[in-house]
Amino acid sequence: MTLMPNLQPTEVLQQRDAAHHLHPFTDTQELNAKGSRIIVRADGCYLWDSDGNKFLDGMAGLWCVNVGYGRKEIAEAAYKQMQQLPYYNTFFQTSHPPAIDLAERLAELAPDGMNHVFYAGSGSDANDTVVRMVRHYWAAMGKPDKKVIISRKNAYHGSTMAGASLGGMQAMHEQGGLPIPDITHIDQPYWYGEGGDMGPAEFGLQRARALEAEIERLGADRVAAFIGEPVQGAGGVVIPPETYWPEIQRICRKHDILIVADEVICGFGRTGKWFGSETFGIEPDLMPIAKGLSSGYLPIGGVIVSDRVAEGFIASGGEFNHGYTYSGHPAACAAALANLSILQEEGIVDQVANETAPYLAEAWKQLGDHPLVGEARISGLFGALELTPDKANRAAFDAPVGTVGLIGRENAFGNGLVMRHVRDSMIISPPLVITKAEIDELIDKAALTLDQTYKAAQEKGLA
Ligand code: PXG
Repeated sequence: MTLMPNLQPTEVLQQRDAAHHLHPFTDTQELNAKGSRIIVRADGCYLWDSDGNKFLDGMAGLWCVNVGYGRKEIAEAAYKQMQQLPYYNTFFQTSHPPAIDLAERLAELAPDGMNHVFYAGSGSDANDTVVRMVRHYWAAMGKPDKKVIISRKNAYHGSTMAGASLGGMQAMHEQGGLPIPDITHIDQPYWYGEGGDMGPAEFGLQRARALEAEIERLGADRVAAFIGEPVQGAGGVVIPPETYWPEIQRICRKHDILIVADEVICGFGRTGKWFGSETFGIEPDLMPIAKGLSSGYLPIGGVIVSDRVAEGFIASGGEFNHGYTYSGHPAACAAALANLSILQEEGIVDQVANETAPYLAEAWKQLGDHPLVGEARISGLFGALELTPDKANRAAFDAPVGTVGLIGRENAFGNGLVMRHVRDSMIISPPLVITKAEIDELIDKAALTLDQTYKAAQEKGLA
């Protein structure tokens, strides 16, 4: 395909990128010395770079391109909407058809009793909305002191001040004076890394009960909400033991604390159901969403809100003093609607649940037999391989955390497969439209990557 006849040489693009573009989560000095990888086009589950190299995208972009690349229906829906009404706001008592249609569609898709949507531009904005909305709700209920939000260490909820504060990433808190007040963090349900001699079920209960201890420490009359990703994504695809979420649910209900399930990654089919909350038996009061809502074709996020919370603050009257210029952006809503139609009409979520996820799971578990792999875990199309020099003891490498993971990531790229590393684990989250043949390719390339990485670790005396 001669899609880009005027493409400049890679070095020129890299130099111009280095001169003016500051990248997210990047050591700019290191990147500029090396030059960025320039991605120029994509189709289905594949990406191409400016040198013509082809990659199987095992990460669906950044955990978002659920329907795969090149879906003309989405491009056309946005194009048509831009011609009809490219922008109008939803402030000042106005609305428009795409925002109305999408809110109604989301209410149909969301779990029972979640029938209201507040729009944002991203997952971070959605979580800023969460902080303000839950505090607004409790104030409206006559409980203005109920404002602490309990989150988890190693959670990821975005990069804005509130999003990064809700997140439990120490390296993020260290930059910018975070967390903001009235957000606390308990330990995460990461059995492989922190479970020690305990079995997963017992460990899951123990980590859930840390929430009750934190509530008792603070006093339930001060705690507004608990927030968690059903499966932690950026934290390393941490799939909690089965005992964890039911116990969290019980504790939150007992102490009248709202449950916020951050569905930014888990939502829209990733775990084999429409929402991760359904897979893990969570009954949330609020669900921040983004990413798979539009499959990343245009930026859009939002919060799906339960009847209890929405109707509670609506009934109390007065304004919710919060909103974004792009809350309910018409073209982004149109793109999201077209994306949801693809997921629905092609039965993609069921296909994940019944066909591709079980197929991937079987092959993924076999990668767990590789000498470098301590655990191969997977939920839907969402998986991690923990790398270790000592399977039996789930030991860490005798090197700075991430050393071997980074070697793995570079090997994967060299093999034409995009995988991320988190610490010393390798992560996948491919488009939900991935076929069985493409899964075979992913597994072959991942196995080769493991062999190469094992050899490299041995040569460095690390395995
Ligand atoms: N919640 C969750 C669970 C996320 O994964 C956000 C909120 C924030 O969304 P926005 O749209 O503001 O980015 C996310 C985003 C990574 C990585 O390196 C993960 C995310 C974003 C950037 C990098 O894994 N997740």
